[in-house]
Amino acid sequence: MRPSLSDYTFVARGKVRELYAIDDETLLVVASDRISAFDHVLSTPIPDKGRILTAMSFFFFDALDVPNHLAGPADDPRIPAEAVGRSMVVKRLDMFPVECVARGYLTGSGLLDYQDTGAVCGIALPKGLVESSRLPEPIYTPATKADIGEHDENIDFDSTVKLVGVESAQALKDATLSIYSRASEIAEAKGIILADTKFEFGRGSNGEPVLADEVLTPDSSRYWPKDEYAEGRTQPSFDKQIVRNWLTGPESGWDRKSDAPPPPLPQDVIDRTRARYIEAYEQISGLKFADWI
Ligand code: Q0Z
Repeated sequence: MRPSLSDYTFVARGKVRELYAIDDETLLVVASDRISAFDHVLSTPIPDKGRILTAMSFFFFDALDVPNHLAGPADDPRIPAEAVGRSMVVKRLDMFPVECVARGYLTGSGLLDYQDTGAVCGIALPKGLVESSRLPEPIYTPATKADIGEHDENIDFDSTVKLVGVESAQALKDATLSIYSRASEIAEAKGIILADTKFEFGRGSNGEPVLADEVLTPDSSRYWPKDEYAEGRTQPSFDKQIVRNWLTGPESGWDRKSDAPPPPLPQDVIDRTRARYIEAYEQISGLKFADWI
């Protein structure tokens, strides 16, 4: 008999996920169908988004040859019935207090920092780069986790040394760039650019980084369709572009610069966005979402 979610102790809530304690050593990460856009969590869920992103995390944990926090399979009997397919049973780890970001392209906070200073996280970049430029080589751009509602703050490598020590700081950087490189190859081979991604690591028994959290989902990564890529402009997002276009278009009646929450999404935007998440999963993994548990 599967347990109920209410059998477990609630630990934390993120924008779109929840964390529960199964026991002292084990956590349950539950992905919801909530979606965020323009820094708002929308009132309209995208059906199956939590299952699709969980399937993507399991695909990459399996594809990557690195230690990870998984403590059971996707159909682990400890997963409550109402959360099957959108949950991971994981080892509770002592987490490194660093958001480990790898970037192969210049966008988001990386672009803003470059335009301000010519550098990102203390890494000087060539002059003349523009929005979405491919970087000469992928860079490690760590950040500190901000309080809820705040944005993570980019920091330089030396700041991470002060947080975790030089040995762990170097190990986090090496693991981040190595995993980004492998994941980029997997995406690239399927016609998708992995522009950047964020990892979180816990401490393994010998202090080595263990890949934790969700991995290489569209919520932790920027995926761009390769055939639409062009330097010098913002790229269409593989997953969220339909939502963004509707919210900023005339139909929604919403002013992004107002304090007002975004309005509910119409059914066709919900349906097309769900199809887009499934397309991203199937294109990247080569698996059918219909075969997911
Ligand atoms: C993950 C998060 C949230 C989902 C803590 N294996 C682990 N051991 C210890 N802590 C974590 C993990 Cl994954 C951990 N987060 C981020 C927050 C829902 C994930 F509310 N925080």
